[in-house]
This record gives sequence, structure tokens and C-alpha cells, in this order.
Amino acid sequence: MKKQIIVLPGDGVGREVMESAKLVLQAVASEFGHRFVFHEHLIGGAAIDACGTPLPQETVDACMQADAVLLGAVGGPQWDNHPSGQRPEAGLLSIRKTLGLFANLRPVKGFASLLDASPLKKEVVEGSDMLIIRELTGGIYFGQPSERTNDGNAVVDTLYYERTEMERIIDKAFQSALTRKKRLTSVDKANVLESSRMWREIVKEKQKQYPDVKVDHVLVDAAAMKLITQPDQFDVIVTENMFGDILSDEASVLTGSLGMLPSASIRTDGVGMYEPVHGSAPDIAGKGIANPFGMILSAAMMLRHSFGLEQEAKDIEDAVDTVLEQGYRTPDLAGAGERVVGTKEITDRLIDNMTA
Ligand code: GGG
Repeated sequence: MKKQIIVLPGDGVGREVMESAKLVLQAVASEFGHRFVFHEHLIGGAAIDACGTPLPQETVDACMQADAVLLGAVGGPQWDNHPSGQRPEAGLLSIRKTLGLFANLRPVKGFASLLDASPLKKEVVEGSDMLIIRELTGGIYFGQPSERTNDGNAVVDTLYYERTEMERIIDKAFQSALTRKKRLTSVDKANVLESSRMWREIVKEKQKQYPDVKVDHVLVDAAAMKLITQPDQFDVIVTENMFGDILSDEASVLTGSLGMLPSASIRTDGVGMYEPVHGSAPDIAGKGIANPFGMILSAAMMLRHSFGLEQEAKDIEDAVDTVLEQGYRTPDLAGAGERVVGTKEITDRLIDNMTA
């Protein structure tokens, strides 16, 4: 199989973890006789510096032609209050919107050997396995106006959703629930927000089409608490953009580190984009110690969802499991008695396991 993959390393640790994902994919390609051709393009702060915009048109054009897109991370303090007035994150939001990637799938599954890496009690974390589905192209991250008003003394952000935007993500969540335990938790803030009341109405309407799926409605504040006290209550969670962003970062505590979580941003058909849940981690960028597993597991999601390469994806996931069982850890996961190594070494050990 030959595939054209656009790589958007972005900023900070994005570049470091992307190198790891490319090495792993090259190892998969030679093991299974595939050809993955990587084309690198700019996004985020790196694109602001080079082109004055966080999302150059040539990056958009390349993504539209691609078989899949891999993204590292965007952002960093050097672009806060940048003279151009541009923010790196605008590039990420814009590429998601432009490609129509409305469904962000964030699987949260702990590796057995990382039970001790979570600050939560082992009996709480053990067995947690859920899929958070985050709406990705609407809500308060996109609504207009979003600006300072009243001579800078007031501010407005707009939470705007079209009914159809809610319907398609909720439908996707019901379909995903059917492939898992047939349990769906819809998270909203329907006691306060009109948008959440419409969201809840739509979930109830859709439920009629999926009678085999058991549905719970949980307010976002209660969901935040239950996520880390009773994670076994959840299988598929569906929620709007900002709630999903926050809850999935919180859920990473179950896996031991935010660096462990992959994600897939997809649409009904067409190109998908795969990126770790973590950001650019400016505090550790350039030190060679970033955890590459969220990025590598995102590459595995790409193989499965965009290319239908189930065995290849599983081999990567198994190799992550094995390297962790062998005791290798990046510093974010480290505990007593483990072999703490950097990004490059843990990637090499993972590849050794895949090709052994
Ligand atoms: N790899 C994810 C990333 O770079 N996150 C930084 C960020 O700004 N995220 C906002 C979002 O995911 O909506």
C-alpha cells in the first residue's frame, strides 16, 4: 500500500514526537511492505514565524490532497501578544474547520504497567477504558463575536451551534456506542445553557433510532468529578467542543500522563487528522524527553481508521505495551526502579519490539 501523509509537526515538543511517529511508521512500512511518503508543512507558531499566518494556504492545499494528516502540537509563550496579532492555536482550529473534521475521537485506555503512574488509587484506575467523543468544529471556540469590547473593559465569546452540527456528532456517538458496550453518556450543562438544552433534546430524539443503546445524561461538573472517582461508569462519552477538550485532558490522569493520549479527528468521509491530545509543552521542548506515545498511538489510529490497517495498528499498540512492561519510561511516567529514558531511546526500544 502506498500512502501520502502530510506531517504538521507544529511547535515545541510537536516536532520531537513527530520524529518518533515517522520512525515507527517507517518500521511498519518495511515490516509489512507498505510505502508511506511524508510531506512536511507548517502550522501554528512555526508558520507565523515563516509566513506571518498560523495556517498557510499551501498547508491547507496539501492536507486536502493527502491520504491522511499527522499533527504534533501548536502553541508556545513566544507567540503570546505577538506583534502580528496571530495565535498558533488559530491554525489548529482553522485546519479542523477547513477539513470539516467535526468528530474528535479520544480513546482513554490505561496500560496495565502504568497503573502506578496515576496519582489516583489503583482500584479506581484499573480497567478504565472509554472513548470520549468531542465535537470539534463548533461551539465557543468558533462563535463570533469573540472580542474585547467597551474600550477593553468587557469581553464577549459566543457559544453558537447549528442543530445539524449537534445531530451529526451525536449520531456518530450512537454509532460508536453500538461497536462497544452500547452505553452512551451525554455530557452537557442543561441546567444553565440553552445550547445544552438543545443538545439534550437531540440526544433524546436520536435515541429512538438506537433503542439498543443505554443513554445517561450527566452535567459537566458531575462528569468531571465522576471521571476520576468512578471511571468505570463510562464507556462512550459525547460532548460539545470545550467540555470535551477539558474532560479528555482530565481523563488522561487515568492513564498516568497526558502524553499517553492519542486522538483522531474525522469526518463522515475524506481525509482524517491524527494528533496527540497534549499540547506543545514549552517547559520541556528541546530537551529530548517528551513522551512520544500519544503521537505514536495517534499514528496507529491513522493506520486503522484512514487506511484500514488493523494488524499494523495493533502491532504498534502491542509494542507500546511491551516497552512499558520492560520498564522503559519517559520522565512524565517515571516512578521508582524504572528505566527513565528520552524520546529517541524509548522510540528505538519500541521499534526493536515491533521488528523482533
Ligand atoms: N496536539 C494538540 C494541541 O496542539 N493542542 C493545543 C491546543 O491549542 N489545543 C486546543 C484544542 O485542542 O482545541
